[in-house]
Amino acid sequence: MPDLPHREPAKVALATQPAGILQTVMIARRNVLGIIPELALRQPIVSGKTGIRWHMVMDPESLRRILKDRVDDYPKSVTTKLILEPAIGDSLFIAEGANWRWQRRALAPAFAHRHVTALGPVMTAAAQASCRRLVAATGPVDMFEETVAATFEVISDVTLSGDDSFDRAAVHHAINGYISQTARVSLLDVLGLPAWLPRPGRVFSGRDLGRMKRVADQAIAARAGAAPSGAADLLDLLLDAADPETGRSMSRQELRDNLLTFIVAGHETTALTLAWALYLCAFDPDIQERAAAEAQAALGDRAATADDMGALPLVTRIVNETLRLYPPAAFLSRTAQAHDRLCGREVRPGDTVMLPIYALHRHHLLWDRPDAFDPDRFRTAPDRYAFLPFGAGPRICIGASFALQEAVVILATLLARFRFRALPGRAPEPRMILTLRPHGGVVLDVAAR
Ligand code: MNH
Repeated sequence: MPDLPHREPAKVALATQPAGILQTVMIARRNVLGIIPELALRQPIVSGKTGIRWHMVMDPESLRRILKDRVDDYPKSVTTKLILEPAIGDSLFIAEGANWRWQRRALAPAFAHRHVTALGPVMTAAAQASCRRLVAATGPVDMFEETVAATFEVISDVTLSGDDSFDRAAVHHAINGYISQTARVSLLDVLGLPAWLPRPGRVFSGRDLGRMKRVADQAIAARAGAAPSGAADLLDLLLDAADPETGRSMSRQELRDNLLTFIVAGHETTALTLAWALYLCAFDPDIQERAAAEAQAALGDRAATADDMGALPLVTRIVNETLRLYPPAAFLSRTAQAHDRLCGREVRPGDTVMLPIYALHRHHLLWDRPDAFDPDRFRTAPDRYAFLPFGAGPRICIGASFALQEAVVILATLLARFRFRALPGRAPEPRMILTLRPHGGVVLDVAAR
């Protein structure tokens, strides 16, 4: 097949020359991914010294070493913990060592396949509600706002349902406030900048935090005393969680911290996946038509359910290709604890080891036409450590299958019912502030099919 020049979906302008500390901070303030050098798309590792020693690792074998084989030598960076702890405590996302291990054992069953499948109806209902909102909409729609509404509905239904004393909009507002606060401080962490740089970290909006915690406490208290009703949701499973080895269960504080972790880690990431997927479908109408045909054939007039997953291979590949091009967690970071060698490079204790997933997913040695939108590339499985939207090893995202099921159910339902068209001059700019967001929104023309 001739290699035709190809229009490419939106990408980040990477760094073309080295920058000092202050300039790096300025760039990162706007877009954390802007500090990745273009070289990172062709080299297995890039190292430097910006106040501290750092390495960006794009080599799959080394990533396996960091995330799996030597995971204890590469814990999440210390500042991640300092920043997130006021909000989500020493929860699963943050804890290390024995305190992490028992929580992971206790919570793993809640995310087991059968439980995720059982939560399907909540996802189907959210997809239907999203369709109703889109039918009522007039004019272009910011699909990122729409998908945030849909995924927030899912996560709040499975964690806070049964307690109608809380104001959903207020919680949503508080969480968004919290996320934007966290976003501003996290770039210092991502850069692993030296401790003498002033950290605005302790300026959390106390009101938002307090509100979030109160809502979580209320939901737990209301459910803990209630008789079981219907299928177990995530809150029931959380309340039941116990370490299979020791029988230990969670204190009220640990319950609340993990509940908030699920809400914070679980809704915006999935909304981003959906919004970027719709952007890509609008970008490539041929693929959108194929996916819509697949979804209509599988669903007819109804919304998708968890049982439809097997009949939606193209929609599933579109979700994977979206997670490759726009991974919501586009940049992970670790602090080395031990001497090591990565790609022949010396790593010392204290070095910041960055995992620029964005660059890994567009690496020229690992992917064919790395910047092109081509869901069919996922007909064959990629190298395990070349595709890391959910991380890997013991700290892999516990909610990955929850998120994938939710994304496929909602995307298939939307594509079957609506046609999404790009508007000239409205392409979003990928900007990472804590997560990889579409700056400018994913504003699309939406028409019923
Ligand atoms: Mn999630 C860890 C990405 C959806 C709860 N998540 C991670 C990590 C990545 C990630 C990457 C590993 C971070 C690291 O190693 O530094 N998560 C995602 C993406 C989506 C997502 C891209 C959606 C798409 N995550 C979800 C959902 C939930 C969730 C949904 C819960 C309902 N994630 C977690 C938790 C962890 C995690 C909890 C920490 C797991 C651990 O450390 O054991």
